[in-house]
Amino acid sequence: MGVVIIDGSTVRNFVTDEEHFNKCMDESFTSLDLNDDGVLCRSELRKAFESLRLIEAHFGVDISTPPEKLNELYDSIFDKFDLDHSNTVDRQEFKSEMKKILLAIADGLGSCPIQMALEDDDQSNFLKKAADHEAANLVANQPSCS
Ligand SMILES: [Ca+2]
Repeated sequence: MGVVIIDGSTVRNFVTDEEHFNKCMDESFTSLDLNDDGVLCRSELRKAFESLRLIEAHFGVDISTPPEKLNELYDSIFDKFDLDHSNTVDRQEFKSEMKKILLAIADGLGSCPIQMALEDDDQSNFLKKAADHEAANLVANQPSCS
């Protein structure tokens, strides 16, 4: 358990360090591709968003959202990722959409630093970190920051 201070530039620097970013994305993609066919299907991507809690953090959905609404939301997220409408998400699509999401998170954070506590296993999971960053930003978004 540790505490880190981050702001928008923390996330932006992560995304713009292309070599590192691509490596992290490759690792994430590989772990998300449960059946190892080289692409993510709807349920694989959905699992990813469920476990990463990016939905709550980035798309502003609270936990009481009805299941049918959630299904619609996951469908719309999948469609965002699936740029060529192949009904699967490949590595390139995954990277480019994650980049957009993370940059949007970076914009949300701006220059207002936030302090956050990390569980030990968060350290290696940058996506969870990014999600937690965003979630914390919603809480930390107080008048002194605007
Ligand atoms: Ca797959």
